[in-house]
Amino acid sequence: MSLHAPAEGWYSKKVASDEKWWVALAATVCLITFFWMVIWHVYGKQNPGHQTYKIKEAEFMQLSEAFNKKHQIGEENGIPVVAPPSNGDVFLTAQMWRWSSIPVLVKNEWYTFHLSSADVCHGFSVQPINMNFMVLPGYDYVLRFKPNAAGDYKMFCNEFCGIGHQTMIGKIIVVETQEEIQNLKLTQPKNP
Ligand SMILES: [Cu+2]
Repeated sequence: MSLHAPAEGWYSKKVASDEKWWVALAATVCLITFFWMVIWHVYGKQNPGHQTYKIKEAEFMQLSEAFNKKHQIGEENGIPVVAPPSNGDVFLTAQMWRWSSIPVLVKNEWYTFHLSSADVCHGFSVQPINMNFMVLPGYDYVLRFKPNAAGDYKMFCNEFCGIGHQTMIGKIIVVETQEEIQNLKLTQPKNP
């Protein structure tokens, strides 16, 4: 209900020609951006080539733990530092409120990341390059990528996942060459 009733017959009144032009312009912009979205999805270089598979949480955790065991080269604050082979798989589990490992990658080598969550929905945000992906329990999010600049990158969780969400900060180390991995100063894991 409005305060004042519109004038009689307003609906059948003719639309002014300048208003028609605005409507036509708005519709054209909508159509261009709609098709641009489709074109950009195919040709835009920012789109990651990813695949997703269903997997049981426990099964993924097993893969992730086995991966850590096989490739661990050190430890940082209790988190295993792992050096996967180039062109190999990297299993990374997000869990309230930690990432399962600190991967050490070599610049210009390809890696296949498998991301999954052990509990709730998390976000995989690599900074400062600003790559953002969702990490869901029950799904293996496969992401192939090649780091093109050496340095330390932060992995933030960008989906609110509970009281410790803001502390869920991990790390990816990218080194220039394979030989540099041996020279990294790392704490050795305590033998169980
Ligand atoms: Cu979170």
